[in-house]
Amino acid sequence: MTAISEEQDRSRDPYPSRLPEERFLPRKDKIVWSQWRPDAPLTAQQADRFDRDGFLILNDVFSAAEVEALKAESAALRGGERPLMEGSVITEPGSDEVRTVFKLPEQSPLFDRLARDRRLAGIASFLLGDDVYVHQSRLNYKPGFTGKEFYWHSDFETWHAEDGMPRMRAVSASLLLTDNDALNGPLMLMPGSHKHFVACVGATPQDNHKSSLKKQEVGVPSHAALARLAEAHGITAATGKAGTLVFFDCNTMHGSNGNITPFSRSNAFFVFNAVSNRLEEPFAAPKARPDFLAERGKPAAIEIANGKLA
Ligand code: 6CS
Ligand code: FE
Repeated sequence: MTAISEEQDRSRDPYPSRLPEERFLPRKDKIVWSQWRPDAPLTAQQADRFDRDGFLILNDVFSAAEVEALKAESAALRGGERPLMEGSVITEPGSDEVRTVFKLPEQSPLFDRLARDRRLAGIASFLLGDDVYVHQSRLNYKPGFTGKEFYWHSDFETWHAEDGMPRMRAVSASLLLTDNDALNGPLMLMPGSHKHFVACVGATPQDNHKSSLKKQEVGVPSHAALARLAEAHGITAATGKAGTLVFFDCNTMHGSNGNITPFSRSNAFFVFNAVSNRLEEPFAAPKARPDFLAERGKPAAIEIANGKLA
């Protein structure tokens, strides 16, 4: 008997995408991978809510001093007073305002400590039932007046197709660094959408990330599919004051509007992936994206720390 080659295995990909036709497919992976226990970093009710909605909003997780320190660090990374890694900065479409800075733990000791903190990595590790590492990290600034939208998408769709993330066993933690309200383009999520995989239309172009990080056009569902999901599940805005922490599943449909108010909206994102789910070759792209977007190889498990950031 011959072993099943990777290619044959891949023909049974449960999440095919970038196809000639759009398809709704059922999720084949768990959402909360740990059994709840009294020493878990979330209450049983919070874990159930994450399982049901595909996201969870946590208030008052950080002290005022910690929030101030994180805001100052975010401003310093953006302000140009610190040299940043080649390729880690993305500007807004049509202007040279900073839209995104990637690779936060690598460029900031404070953001490194934040990622390892029990309030982020500890919760992620509980939700994913495994040791975790940071798959991607970014500051999204969405400046006042010029900050453009992030169109509706499932992150997992991109990470599976373009980065080779095998299964839905990753979670994003988004820390609000400005107040996010109805006006300045908060994250919007469709509760319950994480239970469907929308296989998207269209082959992935060469170097798609060069345009998709400014404006994503491939790997997004059709208007009809988005309307169907929104009618079934509704849309929730993840609003809150600076310091609010939002966890969302890798397959929750989300996006955000542009920001024409004078008030910038910035959030720090850390994507945690289970160490058992590390990246393979892309499932639907000509070649893997650069490592500022996706940690490849065999990343070490985070050692979770318990302490104050400031
Ligand atoms: O490319 C990424 O990894 C992320 N950025 C966008 C615009 N869409 C997919 C994913 O969230
Ligand atoms: Fe996203």
